Amino acid sequence: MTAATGPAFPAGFVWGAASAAYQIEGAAREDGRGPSIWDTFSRTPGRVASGHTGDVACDHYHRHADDVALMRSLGLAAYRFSVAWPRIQPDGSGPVNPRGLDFYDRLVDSLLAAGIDPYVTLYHWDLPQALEDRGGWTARDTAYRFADYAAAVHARLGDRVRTWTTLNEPWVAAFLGYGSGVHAPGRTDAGDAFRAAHHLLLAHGLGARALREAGARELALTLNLSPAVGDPAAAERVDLLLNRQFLDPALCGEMPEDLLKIIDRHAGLDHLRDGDLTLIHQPIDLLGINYYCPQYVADAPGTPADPAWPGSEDISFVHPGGPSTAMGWPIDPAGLTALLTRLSRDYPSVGLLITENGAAFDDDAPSGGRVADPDRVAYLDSHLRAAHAALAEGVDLRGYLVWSILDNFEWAEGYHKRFGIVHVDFTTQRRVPKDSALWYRDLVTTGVIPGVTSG
Ligand code: PNW
Repeated sequence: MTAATGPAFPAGFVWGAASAAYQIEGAAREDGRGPSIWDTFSRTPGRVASGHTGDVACDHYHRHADDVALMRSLGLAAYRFSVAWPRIQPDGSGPVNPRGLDFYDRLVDSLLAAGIDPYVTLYHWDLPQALEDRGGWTARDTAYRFADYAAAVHARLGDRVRTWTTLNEPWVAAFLGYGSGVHAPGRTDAGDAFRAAHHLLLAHGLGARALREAGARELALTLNLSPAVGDPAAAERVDLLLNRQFLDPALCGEMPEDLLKIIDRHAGLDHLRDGDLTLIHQPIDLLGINYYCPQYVADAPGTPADPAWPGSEDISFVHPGGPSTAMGWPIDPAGLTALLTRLSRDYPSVGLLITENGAAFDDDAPSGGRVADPDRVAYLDSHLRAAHAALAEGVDLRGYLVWSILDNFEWAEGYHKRFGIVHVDFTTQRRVPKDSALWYRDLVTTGVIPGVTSG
């Protein structure tokens, strides 16, 4: 066996892992938690593969102490998790439920005791059902309710949590939730999807302002971002819909003219009010980047828009061939370098943090206490080399959080798709670190990508 030494990351580079409340917590009816749109959606037959729900998930709500110990054993410096809004405000507004806050209080304390920095995301898609019943993200009021909720969580955890992320992936929440209907709440109206996108941006702005006024030290927004690759006109339009729809308002206070025309065609412009761009454009410290793969597109006259992509008429989404993950997503680490250098050039005001990157593969069950997942190790290795290449070009990349710490509820795919670096047996709840977790432990403890072993 020979092990060559790989690229080294700078001191202070943040290494960690990520999760989200509905995907891991379970305890869906405990301690006063109200229902969310994901409870309703997953309990509706036909919505999620095999009828899976997040009712139990990884039972993290009861096992968080063991899970934190596991993270500590892997040497993680940071853990990104989300707070379940319906635990804090079971009806989406009004008085807070102290038992819901108690859980996150315990979690934060155990992370800090383990030397792990908590990175809180306030919204990772589990909208209280009561707010959906009043229009959900198509209603402007939901953005104001979000700011109240953000302030309530900060009031309890702000003395110990430094980094606050308002939203995770508003594109997915709006366009899969209200456009294609593949995610909760399962609505399918292009106009509603654009209205939801705007109100999510407004929620980010109002939430960021409330958090800053309450003294939050570091503010972030996490987006799913992908380079759009292919015929130039098609690529430019998909870049507008996916990336610039969120980046330009949040980081520049602008909405591209060509995008406004698309929005007007589908949703009208009545939901956009004077002053909204100013509210959305709050100073923030970090842009969280969730990167899985590029979007490959081609000119295809006559093609109707994909329901998740209103405005994408005459464009086809194509697979470039070559290797894919179990999600069918192409593996393209160079896309990450291209994305990071582009963001650094076009949006220089903000630090960059990779808040998700990782892959689902069809792992074997543990055998002899071990899970060999060489595909995941190769995926992580290549993407970290790609991130390092961007650092070498001067990009202000602050850290990397792998998706995900545990196998978990992968939304519409249920438990069939495993993204964890730790295997979870969903019958026994036993956790077994995969080879990728042990590889990652070596990386985070040395700051050097372990050499490719051969022989
Ligand atoms: C992200 N897409 O979801 C989420 O933040 C995670 O909760 C999720 O588990 C992870 O990525 C893996 O899927 C996405 O269709 C879901 O483009 C769908 C898309 C992108 C991201």
